[in-house]
Amino acid sequence: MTTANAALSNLGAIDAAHHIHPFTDMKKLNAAGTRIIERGQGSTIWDNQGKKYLDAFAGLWCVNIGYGRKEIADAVHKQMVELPYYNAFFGTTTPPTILLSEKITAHAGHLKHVFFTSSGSEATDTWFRMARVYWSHIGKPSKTHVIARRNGYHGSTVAGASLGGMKYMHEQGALPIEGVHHIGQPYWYADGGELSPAEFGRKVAEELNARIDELGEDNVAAFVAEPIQGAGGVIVPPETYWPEIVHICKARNILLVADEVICGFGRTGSWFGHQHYGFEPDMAPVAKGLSSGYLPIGGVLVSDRVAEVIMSTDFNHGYTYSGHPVCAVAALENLRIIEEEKLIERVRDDIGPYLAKSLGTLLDHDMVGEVQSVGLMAAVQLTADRKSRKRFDKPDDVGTLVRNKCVEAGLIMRATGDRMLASPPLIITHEEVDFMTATLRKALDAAWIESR
Ligand code: PXG
Repeated sequence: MTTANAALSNLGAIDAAHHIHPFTDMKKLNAAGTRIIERGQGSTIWDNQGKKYLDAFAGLWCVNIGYGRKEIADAVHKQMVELPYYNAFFGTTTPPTILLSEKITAHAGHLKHVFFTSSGSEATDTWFRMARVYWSHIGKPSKTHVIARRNGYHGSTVAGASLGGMKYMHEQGALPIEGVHHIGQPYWYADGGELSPAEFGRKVAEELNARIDELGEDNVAAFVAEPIQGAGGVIVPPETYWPEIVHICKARNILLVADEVICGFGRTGSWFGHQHYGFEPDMAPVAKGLSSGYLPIGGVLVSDRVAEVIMSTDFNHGYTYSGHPVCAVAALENLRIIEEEKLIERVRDDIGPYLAKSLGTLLDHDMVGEVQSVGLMAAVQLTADRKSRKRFDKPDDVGTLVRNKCVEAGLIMRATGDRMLASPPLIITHEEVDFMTATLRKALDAAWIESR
């Protein structure tokens, strides 16, 4: 056996010895053994044991065009040979970077400018600094505070983890940095009590007004939120929520930042989540679906209002890989595929409604309290009692139990606490959606018996 072959037969042990996985209890993982994914095609992936899975999670909310697109590999290869890297710093840039800035902003309406990053977390750090620079440059340097939401997710850098509303992240070296505050989330099923969803939507939006009052309008720079919370559990806000938030941001003169890292590039059936809800943010961080995960690239889309100010300063911010030409080529090719195959329209008019209808059939299950979806972003809320919206005593355990049963049966879904999440490639077929719902139902049947 060659050294390379010996290494391949022993990958699990090597991984356990050397690789620290993100967001992972390594002791538990190493005891259970890691799953090694080797190959992908369409919405299907295979592990190194030859087992096949429907990836109803598009990698990590990102493989929008599906796996195995040779066009991207070819375009990337060509760019690699021609010019693998050049920077966008000292008065230079590259053709793919320029063309991508044109293509991405063509779909973003009033957001006509873009600052490139390599990830969503870097995009978060970028808009955070831009917001503060914006206000200080127009003579309001006290406007530095930023309001975000509990159970929101904005990345894993220190600014990202601070703005995110995950306590378990704050507790690990990321206590929110100075000037970061959190208000409630529009999660009616959990927090709505006796209020109707519409009443509850207005009530949680009103928390923004109250927090601005507390901090003083002259001290608040921005409010950030995902149009639909992703990692927090695909929390689709009541219809009353966004209009109220938009109204407050305008009335109180604070910048509105829509985090589009998950919602962007067709996931909701529009190019961006804010377009689905019909509002215009001042900035919008993006990543994931921008390149469908084929190569790492992100950015911040910026409105004229903010860009005019930022472009009139020397903004001392940037990353070695801002506008990386090879990543830009992958993104360009990805956007071309989304356009040519009309994937946004497909999500809006065909497969999105089909997924909603299909998962909706689970509402007759004793363990299902609510099904929410917009486009190809969906959540199935688990409950111990449908009438009273009672939660299980250990919601995480129940979600994990259902998730593991799905994986055993060849279906990758994600559990956030007691919500089962789907975010499949935009090219998922009707038959694959049928398989997802049928497999999830079987997993729920088995988990319902085991969890009681
Ligand atoms: N904003 C949002 C809304 C995100 O979902 C980021 C920013 C950060 O992006 P990067 O590229 O730096 O990871 C994200 C990332 C999960 C999960 O478990 C979600 C994300 C990342 C890792 C895990 O659902 N979203």
